[in-house]
Order: sequence, then C-alpha cells, then structure tokens
Amino acid sequence: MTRKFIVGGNFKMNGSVSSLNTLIEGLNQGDLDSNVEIVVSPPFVYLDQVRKSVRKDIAVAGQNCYHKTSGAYTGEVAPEMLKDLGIEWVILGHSERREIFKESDDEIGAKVAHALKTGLKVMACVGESLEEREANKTTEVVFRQLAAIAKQINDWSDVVVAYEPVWAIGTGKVATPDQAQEVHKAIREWLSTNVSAETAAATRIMYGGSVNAGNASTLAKEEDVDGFLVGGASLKPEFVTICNAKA
Ligand code: G2H
Repeated sequence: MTRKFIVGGNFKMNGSVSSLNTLIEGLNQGDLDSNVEIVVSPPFVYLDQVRKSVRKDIAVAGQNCYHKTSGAYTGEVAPEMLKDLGIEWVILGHSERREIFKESDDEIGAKVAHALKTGLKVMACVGESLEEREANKTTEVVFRQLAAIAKQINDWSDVVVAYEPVWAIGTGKVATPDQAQEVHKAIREWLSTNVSAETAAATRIMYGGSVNAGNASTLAKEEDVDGFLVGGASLKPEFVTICNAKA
C-alpha cells in the first residue's frame, strides 16, 4: 500500500497579514516535491487570505472547529464555515487544545465526526505527556484517544492521524526515529485490530514535535512515518526542506 506523504504546517497563534504574505510567497516560489501533499494551517482570521494567495496545489486547514453547525456558541467556528471558505482540512485534538482548553477525548471525537460529515478532511492529533511516557503509558494514552474517535466514526478515509508526543512539542526535543516508528507501528496495529486491516494499511500517520530541516529526512525514512505536522519550523523558510524530506 502506497501512502502519499503529507506535511502540514501548523502556524498556531502566529502571524500577521504581512508576515503570512511573505511566508506564502516563499512557499509559492518553493521547489516543492510534487509527490507530497502539503497543507498549511494559519489562525482562523487569516484563512481566507491564505486560501486566496497560496498556490492551488497546497491545501489549507483550520486549527480547530466546533461540533455544531451554527447557533449561540460565542467564539466558536463551525466546520461548515470552513467549507464555505474553501478550506479542505482541519486539525483536531491538538495537545494544546486538550491541555490549555481542556478538550476531552469525547469532545474531540464529536468534533472529528462532525467535521467529516461536512466533508472536511481531519488531522486527528494524539500523543502522550512526558509523565505518561515515563510511566510506560504511551500506548495506553494514544489508544484511549484513538478509541474516543473510533467510537464516533466508521470511515477513516478522510482522517490522517498525527502522533505528537507532548514532550517533543516546541521543546526542540524531537522523538528519535525509533521512538516515532515504535508508536506509529502500534497505532497502525491498533487500527487494524479495532477498525480494519484496510484502514490500517491506508491511513497516514504523521509525526509532530520539533520537526525541522535537520531531522526530517531521517524520520521520513521510517516505514510507518507518512508525514509531518510541523509547528515552529513551518514559519521559516526551512519548511520547504521539510516538505521535500521524503524525496
Ligand atoms: C507540534 C508541532 C506542530 P512544533 O505541536 O503541531 O509543533 O513543531 O513546534 O513542535
């Protein structure tokens, strides 16, 4: 089974009209590997600007969305609104959403289900904290997070799983290729047992957590690493190098 390599740039709460114009201009002119699917994810308020200015072979993602279509939910954004803007993807369950904004596994499952129903593709993030890793609970935590999603969806064809160990996020402490491969393989086995062998073979599993131009090509060699979700480095010119890491 060939899985198309996918690289996402999660800009998080960074950027301005002018800095994102410069960033997108750089990407538009970049010599990008045409075999790689690239998705950029600016803050909500810049989605329209980025969708209109970025080259058409690069997709755009929201960094979150709610699990309702409309109504009295001040501050929230519906997946239908993202679709309306021509946005193709959404990142859900990022550890910053889980930790800072206290999103529960069940809420994330509901968001994934609703986003898929509207036709969005989903990057569903899972990952353990340092404390959980040190207590040998990595797979227990990741499987619990996956199960909460599996409970609410049947079809995983528009889902990409992003394994992002929390201890590696924005810390410069990247997982070793062996550590990433071990968890990615376990996720694939979990999908095989709990969803289907076909889903396990077809689902792409991205790695996220301090990916940069220096470590991407080594990580990309691992059998079950099908892409990256990149934070800090996606705001720099080195993002082009990361996008081409599989070449
Ligand atoms: C993990 C990642 C992007 P960074 O959050 O989702 O961020 O590459 O800065 O660790």
